[in-house]
Amino acid sequence: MIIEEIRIDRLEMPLKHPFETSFGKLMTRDFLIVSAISGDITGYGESTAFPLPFYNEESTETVLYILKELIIPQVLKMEKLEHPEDLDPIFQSVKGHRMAKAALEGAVWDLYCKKKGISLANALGGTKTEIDVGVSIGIEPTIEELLDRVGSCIDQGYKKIKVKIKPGFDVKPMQAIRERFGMDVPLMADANSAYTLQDIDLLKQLDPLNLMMIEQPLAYDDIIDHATLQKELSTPICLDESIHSVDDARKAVEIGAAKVINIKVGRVGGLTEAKKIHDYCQAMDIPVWCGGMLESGIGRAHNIAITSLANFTIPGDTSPSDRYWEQDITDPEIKFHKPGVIKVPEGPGIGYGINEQAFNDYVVGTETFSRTKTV
Ligand code: OSB
Ligand code: MG
Repeated sequence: MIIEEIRIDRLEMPLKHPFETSFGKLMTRDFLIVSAISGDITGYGESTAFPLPFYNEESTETVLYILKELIIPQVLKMEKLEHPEDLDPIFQSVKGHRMAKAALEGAVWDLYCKKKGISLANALGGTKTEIDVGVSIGIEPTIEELLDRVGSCIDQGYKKIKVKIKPGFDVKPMQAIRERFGMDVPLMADANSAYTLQDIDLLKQLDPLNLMMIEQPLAYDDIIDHATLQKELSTPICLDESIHSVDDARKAVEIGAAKVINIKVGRVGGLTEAKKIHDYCQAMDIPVWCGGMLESGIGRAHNIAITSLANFTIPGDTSPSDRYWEQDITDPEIKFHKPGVIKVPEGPGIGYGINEQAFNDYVVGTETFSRTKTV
């Protein structure tokens, strides 16, 4: 296939409810959609970077720079692109910047599948026809408000409840959830790298709470200290920020830094690498789940497709559209087909159409790049 045109739209979508983590509070999702166009078919990918580098090193502006200056010009020169993996030499030539690569690769995967008339889930080797879904709850102003949200998510049928923690809002709120809702709720905490090895005694206080896991307690770029911490904790450690590739996953597993891995398609550079991490973890008996970055329906559809692979045995942060938005940009929106469960779509590509009207309402800027000219 020949990609004739690549478009980048910048969108601003207001969140229904502010989302607070240990690294900051988000009210609006400001992100990019990449469209890869070949003939009358368009493939869509989403950049999961935030406007500022507070989760990882990338930002909306660095993604734009890498795509415009380095990746798109090379892709538009390709003579032949038979499979998304053919992008690999271009990606290898640029170090890091995985969210930029993933946004473009996602669009090419969707385009490739639509041309072939197969679903993205199928193309990736997915076997599940439906996926179990969890929810990620931000830091709330008070423990009472947090308990209300946890209660409402349990009532809606979410199969895993993840709660953000930070120093000063950690042991007490987690204990309060256990006291109110019991020890059987599938519950975990995500620290987004807010602690250090100095905090071992504090983190040990989470052990009696029977959490499924604690996600990324230590630095965003650490693997080694997590192994030290895991030796002291009975709660399994799950790595998010630290894992960028199947090699990172292997190193973490080999030294005992992670008993679970959160796979985010953007963070690891795209679906191809996400699948490699899945396959490695499956061979090593390490369960994985799909994380989220407050994606729109487009990014979410990619997440649903990868979650259809067999070793995604733990419910992911792949909540339906209405958990985030008054109006999502896919048609249909992403919905539960029964409480806590989303059906894997069977249609070509990501399996969701675009709600053009909603999409255009959120667009704040567009740039188009084509084989012959740059508009
Ligand atoms: O660490 O998993 C995270 C959101 C923004 C940045 C980082 C994270 C998150 C979430 C929300 O936990 C996941 C979602 O519901 O999309
Ligand atoms: Mg996380």
